[in-house]
Amino acid sequence: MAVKAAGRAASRPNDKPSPGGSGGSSPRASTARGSGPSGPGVSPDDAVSPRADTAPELIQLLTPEGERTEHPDYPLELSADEIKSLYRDLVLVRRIDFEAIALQRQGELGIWASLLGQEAAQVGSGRALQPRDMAFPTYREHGVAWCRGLDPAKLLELFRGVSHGGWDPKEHNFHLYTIVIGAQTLHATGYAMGVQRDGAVGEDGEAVIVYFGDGATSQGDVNEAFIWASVANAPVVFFCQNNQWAISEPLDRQSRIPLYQRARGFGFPGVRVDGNDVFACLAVTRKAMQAAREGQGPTLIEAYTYRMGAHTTTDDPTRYRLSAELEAWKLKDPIERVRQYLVRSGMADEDFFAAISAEADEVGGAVRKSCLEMPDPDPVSMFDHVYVEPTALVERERVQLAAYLSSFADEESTAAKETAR
Ligand SMILES: Cc1ncc(C[n+]2csc(CCOP(=O)(O)OP(=O)(O)O)c2C)c(N)n1
Ligand SMILES: [Mg+2]
Repeated sequence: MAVKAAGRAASRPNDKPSPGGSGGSSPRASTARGSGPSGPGVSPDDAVSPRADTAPELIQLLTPEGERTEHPDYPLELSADEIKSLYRDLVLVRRIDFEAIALQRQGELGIWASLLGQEAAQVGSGRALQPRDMAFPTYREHGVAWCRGLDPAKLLELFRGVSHGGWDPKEHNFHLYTIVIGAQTLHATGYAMGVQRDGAVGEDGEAVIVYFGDGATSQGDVNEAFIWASVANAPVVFFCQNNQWAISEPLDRQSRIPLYQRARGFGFPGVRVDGNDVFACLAVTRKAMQAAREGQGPTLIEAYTYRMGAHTTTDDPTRYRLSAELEAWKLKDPIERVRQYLVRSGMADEDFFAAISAEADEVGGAVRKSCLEMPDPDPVSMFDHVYVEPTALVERERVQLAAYLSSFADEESTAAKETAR
């Protein structure tokens, strides 16, 4: 039965620090000195890099070599079928992503934001959600969309420019993609406060998850969302995919401390998980979502990962980062480690991998076919859903565009008549 939010869980922010939580540790403890980049004699290069991914606070349940490890705060029991199913998700979403990149290169999409390297963060967190939970994505959450049951072809509509979104957010409890960096954290927090007011927090309650990037943590919206969520004790999980880059800006241009430690200053727990470890992402997100559903308020999860591709298909990362960095992260590939684990433990054989690979080709082919078959909308229809009620400005623009387009029709018919003469 759903019960009303039981108010603030006073013990939570002050909980004893877990090996993975920011509970009692001082954010300052991880920086060499207290002054910021502008402090006396401190250049940004002197800053202690928050990049080290071997830090003890990183929650990991599957090593890059495919060895299973345990964590006392995140016990995880998975059957062989469940692990195989996670592997399947990882492979299929990577294949869908590759297909979309190819479609963009062939002129079928205007742009595409690849999730390459972030599959485990997205599938792990996506599989931790209950159907009744609500998810708010950025523009890169194709793996979460897959876990929510969205037809992957729907994702392409926005990038092909044939719709403003592509799906009904209520159908799969998956909100539309948001391009405005960080804005969805406020939407999610407001939504979570609504869940609270509907009395849907408590046993069998609902929670909200919102995705954003490392760069987004510098946005005012995100920091305001943290405050609202904290003060309202809202049932929202902030899932930050720290993929090390905000287009060409590296992480050390965003923060002097590990991002998950920011949560402490806002009064809720923060945790850093190996974002390339699908098991750990699943376990950590499950726990945070359950806490939110039960009325224990927000959690910040920093999924420590890497954007292996370009920011979008319009970007060339070789202009601002070294290939050695990419090569190092390839060794931590989120799919390869699950494969290794499946092989070593004898849970899967070559036939299984071949079947998944064949299915991936099928799914990729279906996405391509759907994309090529999408009808071009009437250009004037772009004004239809700007506002619920018509407005004078939008109407004027609609008339202007219609007149502009019909001027080509006149030209075309004149040209046709001249050719006929
Ligand atoms: C408010 C706003 N400012 C700037 C941009 C341009 N922009 C698009 S993506 C991006 C970087 C975002 O980086 P991050 O939050 O790390 O997410 P990632 O793309 O790495 O997933 C920026 C600055 C935008 N879309 N919205
Ligand atoms: Mg980023």
